Amino acid sequence: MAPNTKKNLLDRLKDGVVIGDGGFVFSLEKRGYVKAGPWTPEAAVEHPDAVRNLHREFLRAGSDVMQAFTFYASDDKLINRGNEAGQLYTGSDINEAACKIAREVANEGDALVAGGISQTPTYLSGKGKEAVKTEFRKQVEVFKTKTDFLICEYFEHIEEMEWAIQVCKETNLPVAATMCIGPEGDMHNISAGDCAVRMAQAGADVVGLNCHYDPFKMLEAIAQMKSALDAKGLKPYLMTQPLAFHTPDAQKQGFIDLPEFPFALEPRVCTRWDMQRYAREAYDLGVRYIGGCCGFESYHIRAVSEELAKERGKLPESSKKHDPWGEGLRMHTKPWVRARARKSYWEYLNPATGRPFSAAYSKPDNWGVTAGSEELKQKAESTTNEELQKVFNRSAK
Ligand code: CBH
Ligand code: ZN
Repeated sequence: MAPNTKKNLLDRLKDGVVIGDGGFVFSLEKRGYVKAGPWTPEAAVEHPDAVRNLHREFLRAGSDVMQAFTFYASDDKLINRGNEAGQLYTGSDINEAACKIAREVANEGDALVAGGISQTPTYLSGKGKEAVKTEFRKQVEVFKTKTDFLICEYFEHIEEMEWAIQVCKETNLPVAATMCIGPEGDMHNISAGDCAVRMAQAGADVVGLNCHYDPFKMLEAIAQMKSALDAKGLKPYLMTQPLAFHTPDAQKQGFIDLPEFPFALEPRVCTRWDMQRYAREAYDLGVRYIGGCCGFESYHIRAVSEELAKERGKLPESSKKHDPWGEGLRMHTKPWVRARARKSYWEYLNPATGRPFSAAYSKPDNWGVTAGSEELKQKAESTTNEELQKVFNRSAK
């Protein structure tokens, strides 16, 4: 289907629910195509098949949006702290390649393509509005002819988010804006409600949250955003793209602050049944763009699609290999597994972790550094051993 014959984002949101995709950097890191640390998306150039395949999985699971793999593809991030990606490619090289792949897969179905921008080292280093906007503009320049709408995602400071929205509003594309904050608000102590109001006032058509918290903690913050928006008579669509990790113990910095981030989060992974509950609760709260972020795999998105099948009037392709509430288990050879072929078995199951010494909660690091702090200043040179030793010592205390 040619891009311009597809129904646009805002019409889809007006008429129903839009299902987003899941986590790209986390998923591709596990498969060996992304490096944890910089988390930059040069795989769009280096391993287009891996990126294409992941898009395809989400499409089959019911995603209505192919988010081009452009996360952190700003020139300043690609060279930050010795990252070699920036020696090899410009942000534009990566963004062009990512848009091409996303469009290709989107056209295998009825999906839209989104281009995303996110927080920059330039902002964290305190270089100011114009320098930050210059980074965004280079990315949006590519997206404006190659995508159907724009997403400003993963901002932890509302001030930088406003600058991102302003740059996106220089195009005619719809703009979705999600911050990676929770019920405690942004890093400069602006409440979630005030952040929502400011995003809407800056011109975002869709407002919400992504990453940093599990679906249920995220919905608490969304409820705050909704009341603040209602109080001001603002009516943007609401959007959620949470983690697929349980984070009841996360504080202001979300999962980044948990000691298990990013290499030992597995015991916290949400089940598909958790995701059905998430989809229902989000929908009932009025969220109409429902997707996922880090840890969200295609089976999680399929669960969202299945929970909302009635509202959407359809099931996704990958549900051909998945019966509602596990009813396919009736074909299992063992009778006790056949006994699990029902909703009442899975819906309230409390899964064991299999880790006898595992605590339910961890203690977040809580260093309290935010934009403006000396320690958050970024640079192109690699982190030195002395600098590392300093943070090792501090973390040992
Ligand atoms: O990859 C994706 O799915 C993106 N749409 C969102 C990534 S959210 C943040 C990833 C980790 C950030 C960090 O540690 O700096
Ligand atoms: Zn994320």
